[in-house]
Amino acid sequence: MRLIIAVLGALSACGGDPPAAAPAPAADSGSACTRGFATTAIDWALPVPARATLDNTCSGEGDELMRLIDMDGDRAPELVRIFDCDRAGPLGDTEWWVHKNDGGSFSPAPEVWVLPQTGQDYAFGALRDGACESSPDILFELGDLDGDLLPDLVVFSDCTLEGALGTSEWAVYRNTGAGFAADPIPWSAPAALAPDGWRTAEQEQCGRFNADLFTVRDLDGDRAPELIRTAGCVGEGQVEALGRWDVWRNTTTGFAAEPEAWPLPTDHGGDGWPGLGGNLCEREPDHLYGTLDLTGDLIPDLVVSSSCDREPIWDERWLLYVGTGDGFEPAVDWRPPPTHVPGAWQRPFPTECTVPNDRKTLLTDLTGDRLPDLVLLGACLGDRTPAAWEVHVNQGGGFSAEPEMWWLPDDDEPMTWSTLHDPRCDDADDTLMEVLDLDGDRLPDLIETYGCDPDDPIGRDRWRVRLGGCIDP
Ligand SMILES: [Ca+2]
Ligand SMILES: [Ca+2]
Ligand SMILES: [Ca+2]
Ligand SMILES: [Ca+2]
Repeated sequence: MRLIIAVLGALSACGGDPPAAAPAPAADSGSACTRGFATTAIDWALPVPARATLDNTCSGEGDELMRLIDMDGDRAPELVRIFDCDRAGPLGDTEWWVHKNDGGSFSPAPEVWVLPQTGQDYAFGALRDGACESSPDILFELGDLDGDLLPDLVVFSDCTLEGALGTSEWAVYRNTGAGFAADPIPWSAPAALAPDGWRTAEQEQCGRFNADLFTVRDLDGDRAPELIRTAGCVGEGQVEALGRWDVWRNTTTGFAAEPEAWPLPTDHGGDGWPGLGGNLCEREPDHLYGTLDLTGDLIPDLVVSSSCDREPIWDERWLLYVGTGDGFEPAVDWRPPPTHVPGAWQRPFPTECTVPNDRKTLLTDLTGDRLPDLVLLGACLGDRTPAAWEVHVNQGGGFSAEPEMWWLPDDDEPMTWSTLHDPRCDDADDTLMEVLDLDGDRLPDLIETYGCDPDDPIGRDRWRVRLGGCIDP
């Protein structure tokens, strides 16, 4: 998982309050109200035209890159202006401009966040840089490395490999809640794990550069991500399962000097646990699993949803290895709810549609209690727009047997609501949308961010938002 994903994970099960906070009982009960997206949309005023909130790129004169990121730790994302595509001023060179989120709009005037100076023009004119292309150059990513919920600028390398930075250290410019520190924390990172130098916080494939597979993720519930070697590499594309993970704990000022051998289950390993999981069935034997907090204590668990053989048993039985902060407990059964869609619950981790008549499902918290719910989003490659999402609420020991129906706005476009964001205009009637928590109450909201008709005000001076929550009259 990339650092930036952890920052933007408004739908992530791992976001939210400090560890001591208990799940909110009102959101837990399921009977207090009918939940969903409000049937009436409200206008959310924009200080500047903002076309979309994800994956925007420079496409014309006067463009800016901007993203929704919670910069001050209150869970409500700010509108952050990162780069002036014309490179005509300080934006993206020495400054970011942050329009604060007050829960109902963005501030008309931005806060100026002064960027650290690295000797390179426009060094932080993006949210990450993963390739050494110029001299000088830096490799960096925005993400919360010290666990205070404030995303930091994490520089992995200065591309020279001549000093500690990029070999045995990262440079972390802490987010103070109102800007970035001018001077970095020298963040110890094990040189042995990146023999050709550090470039990234995540190596997903063998052969991209000379290193084993690694990632960062908090494994012990203090929100500060550990550095984890999940598998070895014995050649390009050739993964070697280790039978353990090697975990360098996060001390909030660096990674521990020595790794701990993190024991992994051996009773249902497929060919091992070579990463944090996902919807892959590439090897034989294999299994589908995820590393996520299913139990609501902030400590990620291992969840096996299928053995890749499409046996229907996995619609009725998952395996849950509860995380302890030092490893995983023996498996217990975790029952997904009954479903009228055969095979629906075998692939609940984020995925792209690959086969016709597949169903897009998702494990994510829709009710605001940090417990991921099991959501049937709709048909993958069909021609039907679902009228509702079917949400099986995580009640702490299992999912509700009956789904809550999250009714969706009428739309004649097929597929519109089968995804959490629509980034592309197909015709003038189209409207780009996102689902994420915009007002910071943990409940995801449905946002229309851009009308594809040039005369549409949406995306020019306002967004249209259907807030998530109780929709009882
Ligand atoms: Ca905020
Ligand atoms: Ca931080
Ligand atoms: Ca940790
Ligand atoms: Ca919300």
